[in-house]
This record gives sequence, C-alpha cells and structure tokens, in this order.
Amino acid sequence: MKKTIFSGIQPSGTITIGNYIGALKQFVELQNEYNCYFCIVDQHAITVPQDRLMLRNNIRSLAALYVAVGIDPNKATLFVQSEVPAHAQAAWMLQCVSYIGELERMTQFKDKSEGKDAVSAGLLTYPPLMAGDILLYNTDLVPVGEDQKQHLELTRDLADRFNKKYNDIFTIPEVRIPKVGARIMSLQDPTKKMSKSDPNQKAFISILDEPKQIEKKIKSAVTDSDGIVKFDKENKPGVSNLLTIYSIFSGEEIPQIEKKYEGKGYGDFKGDLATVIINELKPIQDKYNELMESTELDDILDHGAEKANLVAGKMAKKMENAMGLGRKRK
Ligand code: ATP
Ligand code: LTN
Repeated sequence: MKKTIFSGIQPSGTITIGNYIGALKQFVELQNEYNCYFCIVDQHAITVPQDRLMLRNNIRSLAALYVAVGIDPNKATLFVQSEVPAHAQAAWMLQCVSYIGELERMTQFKDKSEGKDAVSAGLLTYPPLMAGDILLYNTDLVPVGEDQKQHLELTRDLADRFNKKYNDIFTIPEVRIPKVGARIMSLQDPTKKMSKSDPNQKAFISILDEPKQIEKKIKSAVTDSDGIVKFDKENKPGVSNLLTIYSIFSGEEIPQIEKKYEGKGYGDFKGDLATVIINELKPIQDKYNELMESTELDDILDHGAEKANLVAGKMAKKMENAMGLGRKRK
C-alpha cells in the first residue's frame, strides 16, 4: 500500500518562489509515489488579521497555483481546511494535550508575535491545529521547508503523548525537508526567510510576478561589495541565496555557476538569474490564468473536501472515543 503524505500552505498571500522551492516542487515530485493530501490551510491564516475578501481570493488563487505547478487532482487530494470540520475538532482535542510552555517556545510564535500589541490566542495554538491536520490522515511523511521542522517535532510529541495517554491511534509522522532550497532567504535581508506576508514587496518574488517586476527585484537584491559570485553562506549570505535560487531553477550545480561568472560582476549574474526565473514561471502563470477563468477549480475542491471528510471524520471520531467525549455509540 502507498504511504501517505500531508502538507499545507496558508492562503496568506500569493506564494513566493520560497514556497515553490521549499514545498510545492517537492509535492509535485512525490505525488506519483504517495497517497497525497494537499491542503489550503485557511484556518491557520486567520491566526493573524486577514481581510475577508482578500482571504477568499487567496484561497481560490492558491488552489489554482497548486494545479498550475503540476499537482494532479486525480492523483492527490486537494482541499480547503475549513471545509473539513474534523480539523477544528482535532485541533481542540490536541490543544487539551498541549502545554502552554511548549507552545510559547515555538519560534514561529515568537517571530509573529514580536512587537505586536494584540496577539490572538490562535497564534499560540497554531501548532496543535497543524498537528491535527497531519494526524487525521495517518500521515507517514510531511514535506515542508526548514522553518516548519520545530512544528513537526511538536506534532510527533503530541501524537506520542496522545497515544500513551489515551489509545494508540496515531501514526507518528516523519518530516521531509529538501536538501537544497529548504530556506530561501529574503532578497532585502538575507538573514531572514523569504515570506509571502512580508510587507516589503521587494523582499520576495511572487510566483505571479511579471517579468519586469522580477528583473527589478533581482536587480535590487542585497548582495555585498566584493563583486565575486561565490557560495559562502556565512560571509556572503545575499549572493549565496541567489546562487541557490539560480541552481534550482536552472538545474546547474553551484560550482558550475560560480565558474560561469568568474571575473564577471553581479550585473551579468543577476540579469541571467532573472531570465532563468522568468522562463520557469511563464508556463505556470499561463496555466494559472486559464484555471482562474474556468469552473474546474470548484469541482476539484468539492471532490477533495468530500474525500478528506471521509478519512478525517473517522479519525476525529476515534479521537473522541479515545478521550471519552460524547456517548458511546455503535
Ligand atoms: P507567511 O508569510 O504567511 O507566514 P510563508 O511564506 O512562510 O507564509 P507558509 O504558508 O507558512 O508560507 O508555508 C508554506 C510552505 O512553504 C511550508 O512548507 C514552508 O516550510 C515553506 N516555505 C515558506 N517559506 C519558505 C522559504 N523561504 N524557503 C523554503 N520554504 C519555505
Ligand atoms: N504551518 C505551516 C502550514 C501548515 C502545514 C500543515 C504544513 C499547516 N498545516 C500541515 C504541513 C502539514 C506553515 O506555516 N508553513
């Protein structure tokens, strides 16, 4: 029997090339070998303020992007989290086995709450919601970018705790992080990860950016003053980040690229990098535009929610039974 994969992306803006490299590219590769669930995690997105119309748009747009990058809805189950009520049910039960201390230690919580006057309780209880997403489907493997590693460790702890305390019902999932490109950095501050909700538009390349915007953003990407195209994460974080992106989009190895630009400045390198990105994104953007104008997406998401509800609903019942919620029923 095929092993199961689950992963999710928040509809909190148009996905960046960071999301594409760290997450979506892996999803496309894995969909043939695994039983895959790919989720649009809208309940995670509302842990920070969202405009309702924008959120609705982002959900539809993310669905189109999943398909445009190559997710085949006949192979993988593609669905919206809030359309499967078991996720909220599981989240509550898992919150009740989570400790406030361990949630407060999550770096994503610390980063996203830093300097804010009002922080929602949902931002703190985000990880048990994510754990529920994963555990509801007997997931074996979770492909994500590096930033999610800590959440995955917590998911494993919660599953183990629940199994020992109540009943041994959960599969303990493994994390899968890509060897190259697990953490694409901001173009404006290469010590920070590239993030789709960064208020500075120049910090990221969105998968739907126009060629002109891509050229501009790459041109203004922060590098250094020594003018040498060389991979050195410690001392040349900006150039190293651009080299990683170049390598993934072109399929060329980093030493090969370094050689190509020996004795040339950053201008040539950046110009070619923009072209490589534009060429890879063009067919994705064409497919995206086609999908957004069709009615296909609703059918895909309806069908996905139906399939997900069947599996997740059963596990939520199992969890309730294990914890003694409700009445005993046959
Ligand atoms: P937000 O800015 O709203 O927090 P995000 O850009 O961090 O969003 P998510 O929806 O949280 O994106 O993440 C979707 C997937 O993309 C996850 O698997 C995450 O690990 C991966 N990912 C996010 N940012 C990067 C990055 N800079 N490099 C590699 N992978 C990334
Ligand atoms: N927390 C993740 C998104 C996410 C997720 C998931 C990823 C929510 N539920 C389940 C993998 C599996 C993020 O912020 N990138």
